[in-house]
Amino acid sequence: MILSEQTWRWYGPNDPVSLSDIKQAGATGIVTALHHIKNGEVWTVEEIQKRKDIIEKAGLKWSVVESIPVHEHIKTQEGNHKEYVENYKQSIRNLAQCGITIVTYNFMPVLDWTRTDLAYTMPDGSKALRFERAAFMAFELFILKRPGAMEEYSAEDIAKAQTRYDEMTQDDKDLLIRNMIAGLPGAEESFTLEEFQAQLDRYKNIDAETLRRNLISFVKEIAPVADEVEVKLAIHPDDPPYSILGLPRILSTEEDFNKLVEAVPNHSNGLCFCTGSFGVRADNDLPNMIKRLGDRVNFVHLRSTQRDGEGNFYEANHLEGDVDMYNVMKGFLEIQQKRNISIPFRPDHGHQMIDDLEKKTNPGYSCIGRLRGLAELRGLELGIARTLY
Ligand code: DNO
Repeated sequence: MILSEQTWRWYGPNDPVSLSDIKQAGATGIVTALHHIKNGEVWTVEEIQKRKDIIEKAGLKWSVVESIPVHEHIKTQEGNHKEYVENYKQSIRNLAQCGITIVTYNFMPVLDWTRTDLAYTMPDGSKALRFERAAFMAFELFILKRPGAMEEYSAEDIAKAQTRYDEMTQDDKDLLIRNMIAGLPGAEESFTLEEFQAQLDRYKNIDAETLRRNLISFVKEIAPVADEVEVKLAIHPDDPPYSILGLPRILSTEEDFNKLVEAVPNHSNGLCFCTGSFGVRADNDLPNMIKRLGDRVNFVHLRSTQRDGEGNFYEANHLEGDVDMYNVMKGFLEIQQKRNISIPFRPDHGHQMIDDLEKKTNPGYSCIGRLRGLAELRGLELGIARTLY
């Protein structure tokens, strides 16, 4: 019986959650990145090895890279993009040389994941991340004042956004701006409002098809290198899984991922199956998706969201919300038996709870909420595995 590898995201030596905490949570693998290296530059063997040594000294293993960021110029094919792609290849080679063989990345323009509220109080007193559509529209229409945005919304939506905007204090507005654009952990950039609009403007002439072409040409470059050095790539889906702020998004559904595989069938070309990101769309059938895409799933993020039918969602406890975690886990176990390998998963995000409510932690990445998530998920996995195998 093959069980999955239990991993945990660690932001490096400055993460308030220590390697020793992670060990006590029971994870064996670390998911991390060299956040101090500038986007587009090579991760040298020396820097990789340094981080690896720290992890191994704590008795853990560096299992997955999340992420080597894809430079914005690669997404738009401007400036020095060719050089950045060469650097990316070199980083893959260097990681392989150090024995690190799974690399996560995403191709979301400008922003990585996006939430309007990082401390939404749940009925039990813990705090969750939330995406509130009215607040998002208020930001876009009345704070950022994105040119062209008014034409993209109905009169009813604009009225909702106006009401939401009018009820905000200056502090509420400042907080919303920070949440939206100052960069959530993992996002490598942060901007002022003006810089942010300038970044959006770079995509004026880039529609979804162009962005998809650029993704395909990037993966066509890096996948042969990854094949050669036996590194597996894992593209992370869009979060939320649809276009926002007039930006194209091209990895929100099964069909999107299939298009990438059809264009680049290389063995290394794979997916980070993130249930929290895909799960925001009711038309993403997660239990069947994980089975159908199983041969290409190289890494898994397990997390649930709760939608309300109005475009809002919050992050639920790992076994609650809209994600059918039981059947996802069952599918996940099946693909591992079929492929005869153990695939890493990590409990993605967690509520801020208990002693963490008083601590300063990375939003979504406090210790105790993820510890709860991991404990629930490993119990679910073992329970299913014992009944089936
Ligand atoms: C959010 C994360 C993302 C993810 C990147 C992968 O919590 O899942 O920031 O790391 O999109 O490149």
